[in-house]
Amino acid sequence: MTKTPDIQDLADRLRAGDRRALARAITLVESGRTDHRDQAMALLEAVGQDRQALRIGLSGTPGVGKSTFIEAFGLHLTGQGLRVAVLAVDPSSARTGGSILGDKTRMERLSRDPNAFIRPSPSQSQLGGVARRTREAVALCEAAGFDVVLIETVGVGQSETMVAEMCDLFLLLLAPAGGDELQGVKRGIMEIADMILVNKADGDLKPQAMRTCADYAGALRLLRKRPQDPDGFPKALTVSAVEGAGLSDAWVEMQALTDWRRDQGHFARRRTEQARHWFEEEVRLQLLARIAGDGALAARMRDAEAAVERGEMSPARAAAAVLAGGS
Ligand SMILES: Nc1nc2c(ncn2[C@@H]2O[C@H](COP(=O)(O)OP(=O)(O)O)[C@@H](O)[C@H]2O)c(=O)[nH]1
Ligand SMILES: [Mg+2]
Repeated sequence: MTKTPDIQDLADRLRAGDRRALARAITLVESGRTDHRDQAMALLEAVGQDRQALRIGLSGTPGVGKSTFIEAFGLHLTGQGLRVAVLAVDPSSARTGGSILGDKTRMERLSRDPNAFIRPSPSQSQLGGVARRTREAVALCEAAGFDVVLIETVGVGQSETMVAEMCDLFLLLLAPAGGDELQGVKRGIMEIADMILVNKADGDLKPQAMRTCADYAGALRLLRKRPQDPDGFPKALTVSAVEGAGLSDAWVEMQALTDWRRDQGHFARRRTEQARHWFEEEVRLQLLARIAGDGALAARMRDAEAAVERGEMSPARAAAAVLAGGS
């Protein structure tokens, strides 16, 4: 792979912490153009993988307070001298018009903080593309020297699982609710959450938030015991993004969990598993892209698809026929 001087220059500036270089680099990895893809891969190699941030995924339904939480939590972290990058994953943003961008007002102070970097979610519909773009943006933020990368996602489709698959910690943000609403959280999400934060524990909502928190703490204890969770985890805590309450405690718990996992080897093992997962995913994506880019193959693909739709071939037989070169 040949590195153009431009790419090397961009990599150098990015590693020096230049936020404009980082923004440009992310634009490059987001591009769908083939020549840009080559440059993006060269850039990722040029910036290296020697720097590591704590990657934190944050999920929760719209209105639960994700943006408000990220602003407050992000400022809490920069207040401790940490550099914080915020990325967003919103596969629905093509339809709804963007998530973080519309929320810029709620992150006004964080976006002006020189130790923070906020990247809005571009509109993109295909989850495979979103995953690649986000993963590569995370790698660029790490190379730029950020200590913490926060990835916000709305609970659309598979986006939560996808984000969890690229994070060290996955947080689920909830709002105070009646006890019977426990069912409203997808079981799969309860299984991947490393910590539950019940937001809006302030004013009139505080008692309800405490009850919700206790309910979830109980549910988490019943639901699972994973090797990567030390005694007492997963935890459910209350926070108030508006008042800033509980943020410090939540950060202390996140660090305790992370330190324990590092000591026990879970942290590194998880990253290795994730790298393998994304390698397999990339093989899948690049194979499909190769088929789509090859006229004869693409035609066979369409024929096979039509045969499957008419019920003339099983999906497995049709796929084998496409790849074997038959028809
Ligand atoms: N009372 C209270 N309201 C909050 C808190 N955090 C967020 N909100 C409010 O909840 C609404 C949705 O917040 P937002 O951050 O946009 O939620 P998002 O859709 O998950 O990003 C806004 O009106 C916020 O002011 C909190 O800690 N306490
Ligand atoms: Mg939001």
